Amino acid sequence: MTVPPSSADDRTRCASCGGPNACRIAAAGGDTAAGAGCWCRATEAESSALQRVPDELRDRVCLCRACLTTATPPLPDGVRWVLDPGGRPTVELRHGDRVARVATTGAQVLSFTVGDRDVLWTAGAPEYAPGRPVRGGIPVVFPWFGDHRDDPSQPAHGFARSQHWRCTDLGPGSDVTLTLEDDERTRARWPHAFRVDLRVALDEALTVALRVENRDRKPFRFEQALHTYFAVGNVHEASVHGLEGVPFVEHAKRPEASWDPNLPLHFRAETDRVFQSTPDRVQLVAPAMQRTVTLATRNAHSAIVWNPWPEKTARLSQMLPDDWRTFCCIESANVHDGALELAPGAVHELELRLSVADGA
Ligand code: TA6
Repeated sequence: MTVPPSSADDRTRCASCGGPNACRIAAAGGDTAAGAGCWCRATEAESSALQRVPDELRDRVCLCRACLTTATPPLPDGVRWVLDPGGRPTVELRHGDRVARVATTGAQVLSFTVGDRDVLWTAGAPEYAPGRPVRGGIPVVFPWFGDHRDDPSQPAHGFARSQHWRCTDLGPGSDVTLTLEDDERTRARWPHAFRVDLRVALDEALTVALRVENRDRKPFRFEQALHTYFAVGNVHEASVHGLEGVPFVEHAKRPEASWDPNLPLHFRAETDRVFQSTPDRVQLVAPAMQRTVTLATRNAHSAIVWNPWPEKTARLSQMLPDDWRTFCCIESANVHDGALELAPGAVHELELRLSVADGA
């Protein structure tokens, strides 16, 4: 099971399986007169097949013959295909007053709203472009963290967040699995055979699981992070609890002059702290949002806490000058000395569960 076209106007691809579209109307660029009598208009589409076409795409793209005539299981309640603001295919999960949206580009969780408020943060000048991560939500960092150690031409934070991921499972509840496997392009950047699955499940909390499988004949070393951007309202009032006394390295160019590492972390200057041997529970207290977020993790032995402060914000894409005031990142990861070695055939899964409580 894969995904609708990579953009709202990609008529050359089937809006359900993403494969080549034999439709004459699609081939004629959507000109129904030129494609008059095309088979796709003659056949009553399987209603369940059309469910895979986001509402916004209905009657603008059609399905390939196989999908049009293949009865597909209906989508479970709480799952539907939509388009993000850039027209990119996105899965929407619903559970009560919770809604999460996951883009197929980069398997990026774009938002996680409780009631009408997003727990996650999005930059003030976001770009929803094909093959580009949006600044915000939960970008997936793989297979390296930060700049590539040897090759400055490689993308920071690896290539996974810029690739198109296939939808390999939808449901049975409000959950989706997106998958990325090696191909010649990834092997040109990172010479290993792998499969990565990102599973997002929504109930009262949001659970994100990042599963890495070594499909190579030799071991490989990799880094990973769920690079989560949190909306905090006012970063000066926010604090991070659970990392007191945990070993860390500060990477900020202009960090706070001095602070007590045995106290909860407050933001008083540029902060870019990489913690190792982290606990499996950390809390973000955001008084300005009247909200406390608990990050419960499995198999994440590193954590990065980041706020760029104004000087670095000015150098970052998609940011407005004052964006630094309203977010912080707490990233659930295995990076630097915490990088992982995976034997051939072995699998590793990092899991993050975000739960939200009112009050701070
Ligand atoms: O995780 C913190 C960090 O490495 C910062 O140093 C900053 O570079 C941030 O990631 C954002 O990176 P990006 O490539 O998404 O702009």
